[in-house]
Amino acid sequence: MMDELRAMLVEHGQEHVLGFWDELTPTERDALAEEIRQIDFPLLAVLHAGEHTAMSLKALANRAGPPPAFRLAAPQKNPFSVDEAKQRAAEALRAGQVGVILVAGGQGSRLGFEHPKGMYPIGPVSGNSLFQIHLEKILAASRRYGAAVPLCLMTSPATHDETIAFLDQHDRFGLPESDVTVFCQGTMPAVDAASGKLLLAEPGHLALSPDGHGGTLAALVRSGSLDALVERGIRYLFYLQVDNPLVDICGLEFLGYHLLSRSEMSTQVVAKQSPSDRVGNIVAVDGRLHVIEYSDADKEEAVKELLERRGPDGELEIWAGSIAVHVMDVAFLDRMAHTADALPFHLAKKKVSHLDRQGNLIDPSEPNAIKFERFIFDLLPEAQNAIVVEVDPARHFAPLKNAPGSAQDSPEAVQAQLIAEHTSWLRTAGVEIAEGVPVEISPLFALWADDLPAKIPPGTRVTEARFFC
Ligand code: UD2
Repeated sequence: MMDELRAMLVEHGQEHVLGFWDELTPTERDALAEEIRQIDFPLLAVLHAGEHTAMSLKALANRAGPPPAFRLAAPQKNPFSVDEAKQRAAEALRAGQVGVILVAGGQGSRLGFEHPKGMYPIGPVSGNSLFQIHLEKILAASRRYGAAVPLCLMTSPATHDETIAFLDQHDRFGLPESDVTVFCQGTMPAVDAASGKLLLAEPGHLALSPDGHGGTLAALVRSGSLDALVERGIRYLFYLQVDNPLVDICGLEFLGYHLLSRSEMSTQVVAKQSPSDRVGNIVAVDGRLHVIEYSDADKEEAVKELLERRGPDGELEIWAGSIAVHVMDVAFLDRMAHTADALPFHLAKKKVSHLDRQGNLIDPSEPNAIKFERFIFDLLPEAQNAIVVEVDPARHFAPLKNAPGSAQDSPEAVQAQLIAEHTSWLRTAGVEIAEGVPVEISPLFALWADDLPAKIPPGTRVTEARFFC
């Protein structure tokens, strides 16, 4: 076995990863051998050589324009009314055709939280975790429509065990066991930027990192979840990232537009405030939607120029910022999962600590390595009738990215936004809330604002922090 492994590594110029083989226990050797066997070496070489991009950023930027969209300011131009959309979405939910996919594989390093980000206690009054808020929304939707809304939750090796333990400890926040599938995404090895050589994180472990949320596609198939969804009759998947507690999960208007448009993949956007907003830029090229990531502006001048372009009214031409909320047809995902290279890899230069040949741990001060990731939004150009739906960022987008005290996307900012949204729901329902008093609504109390009037006794006044649950 060892000879075979070594021969394969020699063939690809990567035999240095066996440098500490003699010091490893049999179990450690098995683990390292397994990591090596998972690697597609020819692909890695092509990726490192930069020969694996679908369309160059420059070509994309030069041909990109703003996408057609369901815009907030001009609802009369939408092909369908809000009522039609809501009705159609409710039908699909009632028929048990809707599931949810929640991606929670990121390590949340910017947040400086030692656990999976989904465990972060974000509820401004309740202290409830991101996971609890998301799962209770799913439970509420399922109760309201009298049909299961199965959840597929994607973790990564860094978040998997703790996520499972947390969900078990809390009985999946009320969701039946048969409606929750947790599966782990794949990994990709990091390579030395200059030489393309694999890096060792430890004597018996390669430096591996999650393969991006595009890894969802392969992981859905590998875990058997995609087949299980098909078998259960699930036809549409609502996709969200764990870090945004304001996502309107299974929101009827968005889901309804997706269904009525016969779109295979739909995406929510907000109108960008500045060219450098940290969102994906949705553009149209030859009638297809593409996403240009905010970080690509640093890699390609043509992208930077494109994102800075303004129309005569001063509005950004590339205005639509993806907040990573999508609806996807299960049949589309199934087709893409069986299409070779459906998702390109993106390369990112990062600092990756590793062992040198002598076994010293090198902690680089500058980016030294390349990581490879796939992004789920790269499915958009492949989707038939893909649509873009604008939402109000104040009501739908509160991403938790950075540590307390940070200038933006901090826990304080997210909590302030949750309080503002729930205050507005309650005041509309006639509740009097003293200025500056924080309120929070459990999704099990009211999933949507129009649930409130029936629940709130007339004359309700709130003078101290209150969690409506
Ligand atoms: C992401 C989007 C950006 C915008 C923004 C909104 C990308 C590349 N960019 O930016 O366009 O929509 O979010 O908040 O996604 N994740 C995994 N596995 C991975 C990597 C990420 O599950 O291998 C999850 C992670 O847990 C998180 C989400 O994907 O929930 C986004 O990851 P991020 O926070 O690194 O992305 P960000 O903020 O750069």
